[in-house]
This record gives sequence, C-alpha cells and structure tokens, in this order.
Amino acid sequence: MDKVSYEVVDSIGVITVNNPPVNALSHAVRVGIQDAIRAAQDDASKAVLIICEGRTFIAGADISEFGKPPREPYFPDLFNEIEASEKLMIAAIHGTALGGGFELTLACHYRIALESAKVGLPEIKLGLFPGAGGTQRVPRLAGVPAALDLMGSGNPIAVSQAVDLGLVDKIVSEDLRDSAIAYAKQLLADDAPLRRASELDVEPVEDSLFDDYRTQFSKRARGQIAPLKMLEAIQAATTMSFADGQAKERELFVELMHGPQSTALRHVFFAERLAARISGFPRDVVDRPIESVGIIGGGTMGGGIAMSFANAGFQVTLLEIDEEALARGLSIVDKNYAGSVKRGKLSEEKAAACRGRIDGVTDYEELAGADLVIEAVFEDPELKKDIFKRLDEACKPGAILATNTSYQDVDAIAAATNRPEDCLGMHFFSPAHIMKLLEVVRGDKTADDVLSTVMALGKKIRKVPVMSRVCYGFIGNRMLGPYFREAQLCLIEGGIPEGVDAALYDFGMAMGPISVGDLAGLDVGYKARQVLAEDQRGDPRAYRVPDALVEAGRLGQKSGAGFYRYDPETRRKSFDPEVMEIIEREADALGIERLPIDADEIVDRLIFSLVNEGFRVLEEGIAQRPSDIDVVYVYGYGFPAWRGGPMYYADAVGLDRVLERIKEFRDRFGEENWSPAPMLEKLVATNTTIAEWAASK
Ligand code: 3H9
Repeated sequence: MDKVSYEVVDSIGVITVNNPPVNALSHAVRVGIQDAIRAAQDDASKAVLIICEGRTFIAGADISEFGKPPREPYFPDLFNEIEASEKLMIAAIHGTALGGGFELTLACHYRIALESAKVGLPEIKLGLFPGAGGTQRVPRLAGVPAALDLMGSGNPIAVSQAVDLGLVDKIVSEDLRDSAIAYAKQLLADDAPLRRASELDVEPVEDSLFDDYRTQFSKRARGQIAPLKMLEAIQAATTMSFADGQAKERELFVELMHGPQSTALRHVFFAERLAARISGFPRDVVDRPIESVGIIGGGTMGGGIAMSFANAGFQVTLLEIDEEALARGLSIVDKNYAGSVKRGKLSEEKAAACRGRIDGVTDYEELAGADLVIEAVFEDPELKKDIFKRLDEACKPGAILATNTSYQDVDAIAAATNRPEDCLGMHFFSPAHIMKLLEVVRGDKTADDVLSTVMALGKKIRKVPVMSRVCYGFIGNRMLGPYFREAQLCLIEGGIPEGVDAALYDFGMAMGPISVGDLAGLDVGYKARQVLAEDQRGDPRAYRVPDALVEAGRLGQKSGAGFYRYDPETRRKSFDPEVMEIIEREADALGIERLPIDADEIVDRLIFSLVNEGFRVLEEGIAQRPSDIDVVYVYGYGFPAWRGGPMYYADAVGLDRVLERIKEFRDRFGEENWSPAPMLEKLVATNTTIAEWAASK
C-alpha cells in the first residue's frame, strides 16, 4: 500500500499517511504529501484534510534519514507549500503529533485533535530543535515563553493544554476522520479565513527573558548546545521576518544535525530500542501473563520497585519479616508518593490510586497467587538462596522468581529452587521508582519465555530493559569497579575530592565518583572488604582512604560526613581539611609521593578504565552488543547521553587513541590494572570501529 493516499470525500480532499509504525516523515511520505497537495489545488475538493492511519499522527522526521544527504522536498519548503495553499488545510491529530509531525500541523490553517492525543516538540532530546518552521510558527501562535518551554523541555503536552496555548483549535472525543470532515465543512460554511501562522506578528518580549532562559538551559542541560541554538532561533523570530527567521532556523538546525552531540543522542535513541531485543531469540515465544507481583523486602529498593509496578497498574504484595518492618516499609512508600504529589509528578488522586494497589503481608503463603515475585533484600547470598527456597515452596507453578541482586551469582540463587528455568535477575537502580534502567539478568537455565516476559514487562513499567548475562556485578557494576578504583588512585596519588569530582562532572557525568561514594555509603564497600582476607581486597592504595574514613565514623552523606562534610539541613557539601589529612597520612603510609594530576588525565583514567572493562564484558558475551553498554551507562549511571555512552565515546575519540592512552597508563602504573582488552587491540589492529564491528555481527 502507498505510504500516502488521496481521495475526495464529500468535497473534502483527504490525504492519509500510512507509514507504520509511527508515520515518520520519510522522503517517500514527503513526496506523497506534496503530490497530494498539488493534486488537491486543481480538483473538486474545497478544503484538504491531513490525517494518519495506525496508532499515531506523524511522530516526526524519520530520524534514520538524518546525516544522509537531504532529498527534496525539504521540510520547510513542503510545510510552506501547505501553508500557502489556497484551499483550507486542516490537520486531524491522534496519538502523538511530534517534532516535524507537529510542525506540519502548525503549517495547516486549522487543527482538530482527539482528546487523548498529545503534541510536542521533542527534538531537544535528540540534540536538535524544531527545524521545519517550528521555532518561527510557535512564537507567533503561542508566544515566546510558551515556545521556549515547549521546545526547551521536549515533553509532549495534552491537547487541552495545546488548545489553551492556541496551538490546537478543536477537540473531539471519537471518530476523528468523520469529525474532521464535518469540521472542514463547518469551516467552509463559516467562510473561515486561511489562517497562516507565518503572517502573524510575534508578541514582543523583554530581552532579559532570553537571558533568563539562557541561564536556565545552561544549568539544566549542562554541556549541551542545542537548547542555546534553539533559543537563538526563537529570538530570530522576534527580530526578523518569517522568511529570514526560517533561514536562520535552517542554518542552525543543519549545524546541529551534523554535530557530534546530536549524532550521539540519535545513537542513544536507537540503542535504547535495540536493547529490548534479544539476538537469535525464537520468534514463537509466548509471554507469560503477569498481573500480580510480589516483592520481598520493604526497604528503599523494595518500596521503589513496588511503586514502579503499582504506577503501571499492577497489583503488588509487599512482604516483610514482621509487622514492624512492614509498617516501616509502607511508610517509606507513603512518603515517596507524598513527595511525587508535592513535586507535581502525580496528582493526589492518581497517587492514592497507585498506593491503593500495594498491599503489605508477612507470610510467604500470601504470595501463592503472584505471577512474579522479586526478591529485594540486602546483598547476602545465603539469605537470598534461603528466600528462593521458600518461594519455590510457596509460589504457584509457572510463577517467575526474580532477584534484585546487584552483584551476586543469579545461577547459584536459582539453583536453590527446583525451577531454575523460572528464575532470573531484575536489577533495578536506586531510587527504583525513578531510575530508568533495568538490567535483566539471564541465568544459564532461564527459560526463553521467562526472559521474554520480563523484557516486555520492563517496558510496561516504563523502564529501559537491557539484558546481561551472569558475572560479578553484571554489565554496569562490573565496569564501575575499575572506574571507582581509578577515582581513588587519582585521589591518593595527588588529587583532592573536589578536583576528581569536578573533572568527571565537567566531562558531563551527573555526579562525580567521590560524591557517588558518599551517597551510596562508604560502609558498604568497607563491610564487603572486611570479610575478605587482606590479600583478597585488591590494591590497598584504592581502598585505604575510604576505609580510614569509615573507621573515623565518616560513612558518607548518611552520617553527615564522608569525603565531604554535609550540612544536616540542606545536605550541601563542603570541603573538609580533615579528609585531606587522612588522604595525606594514608599516602605517606603507603609510600606514595603525592603530585598534582590534571583534569584530562583524571577523565582519561576513569573513562578509559570503564571502556577497557566494557570490551571484556563484550568479549565474554555478558552484554549482547556495545550499544547495550551505552544504554546501561546513560540510563543507570549518569553518563552524559550527548556523549553517546562509553563505547560510543571510545569510537568518537578513536580506538587507536584509546589504546595508546591505555598502554601509556600500563607503562606508568603497571600491567595489573591496565592490560588492554584483547578485543580493543584486535579492533585497532584491523582498523575497525566498534560501530563497524557491531554492524558486522
Ligand atoms: C524532527 O522531527 C525534526 C524536525 O523538526 C525537522 C526536520 C527538518 N524516526 O519508541 P517506540 C521507530 S526529529 C524513525 O518503540 P512507542 C523506533 O525506532 C524527530 N523511526 O514506540 C521503533 O523502531 P523499532 C522528532 C522512529 O510506541 C519504532 O518506531 N520526533 C521514529 O513506545 C517504535 O518506536 C521524535 O523525536 C522516528 N522519528 O513510542 C519522536 N520514532 O520497532 C521519537 C520512532 O524498529 N519517537 N521510530 O525499534 C518517539 O518518541 C516514540 O517512538 C513514540 C512512540 C512516542 C512516537
């Protein structure tokens, strides 16, 4: 079937776009729309409707065409042609009209939408801004502040809000096609004018408004250039003619599209979707139905997991060892919901409905009917095995049993049951009701339908699921080991906490590694090391300082002091000279001569140690593909999305340069921490990028 069809229904020309799955405005669709508009100018139609088949109105330009040579008709020209039509042009919106799709509707003279529809300009999330007239038409229709908000956040809005802003004209509750045809006829009967947004004036604003937004964007989207370019394009709408403003928009848009940040963000967009797929998986797997979920453990993690499921409409049973622990767990859930309401994330009604789906119990028998049970107790492998034994006895046949362990051997935990095929890992990240990443850990014996069910379930609870095989720490935490090691080594060899943190923060990480340690609690690693013999604890230079801090009662944020001191009221951190004394004392004891380390070296040591481990994770088949590692780091560890994730970043730097630096560090710091991963050496020897290697598989 053609991607665009055209017919005249009752004197209304109807252009229908049918380009599944999301009706992206590919070249073929643009050609089809242009042909139809041209045909409509000379036929019996009196007005023209643009509507879409399938689940949504046009969700934007076809992102996979970006970076390739542009092909006519170009977006702005096509949309200007729509606007210039001498016949009324009407867009009929359902699903999500996004990006270029929404811009197309703004070039139409009128817009009608289903009440369930949403509209938005999400380009900023791809390191772009609306490049098809959006930066010029939205300020004219809705004003400059609304344009800056809509394009600056990238979040879609409900059509009711779009009506208030003057971006949509009419809302209907059903039968969009018939309603839109009736609306077109009504407009004709009313002799409605050809409303061309480009002919409107922009309501003037103070220049200081742009300064305020510039400051806001620089903070909120640290390191990103697209918001500032978007602001420049919108500002052009206030000082230039529509045509000149559009030319400015085009120039800035093309610059961004070919730039490294947008290329990286587009990589992340497709990587996220690819991560949900299991390579070589049989197509005929039927997922198990999941309606009710049991959670063992009402701590911060268990409570957050319970909320994730309840928010997505699942019935949740939270189990704790006794009534007291249960009450404590449920009160944390209550507090979190209250927080969501306070921050405007959930309405009071919605929060109450979600909370109403969570029940608390203390008896395993109560989990007999659960379709899925997730164990979320603390990291004690024996306790986890014990819980799995009890679940094996209590749960119905076919129930999926998952462990939320961050490190432990999922196969060993599954072996505690008589049904290892029903077991796997579901590794959530804290706070679990907010963080997007879900590592789905496939055990040796995990059944295909169990894995498939949980990957799909991850999406249902609005997480980004990525599959990992079993190893200590799975993809994310395993790679974090060398990263934290280097952070500690940089510190004891000459750095200060602020310096190490600032280097990584300025690189774009959400938080510096030293602050992350304080947030997680320094006692966690300390306790884990205490049970090991001294020669099993690794390089003392990498743990002596945090151990000394714990021994001095400094456990991190929770005790008001760790590597930093924390204000008890505001939690604001500050430098603490006592920590420098501890660092210097430990360095002396280990015979280290402290010398300054520059930020570039700190970044290279931390990020390349991460990348080097990433190659090993790939070689061992722990991650399916390099882009999965990128998704794990962007969604779970605060790696800047505009750098595309660690493996993408390594390609961007150049693998030969990465290898050269790793070898330099090996020569300076020794083989033990810095032996290059064989896969990295092989790719450099064959002059192959990671992207080429992944594409060849
Ligand atoms: C733009 O418009 C620029 C203009 O201003 C100017 C131009 C000059 N292109 O997310 P899903 C694929 S920039 C190509 O799983 P959902 C996606 O890869 C664009 N492909 O579904 C996936 O493929 P696969 C501005 C696209 O229901 C499949 O569709 N627009 C595009 O969870 C299903 O996707 C955006 O940024 C695309 N534009 O969510 C919107 N969109 O099955 C981006 C999707 O092979 N898209 N695909 O893995 C979205 O936000 C979501 O896809 C949407 C549906 C909400 C629409």
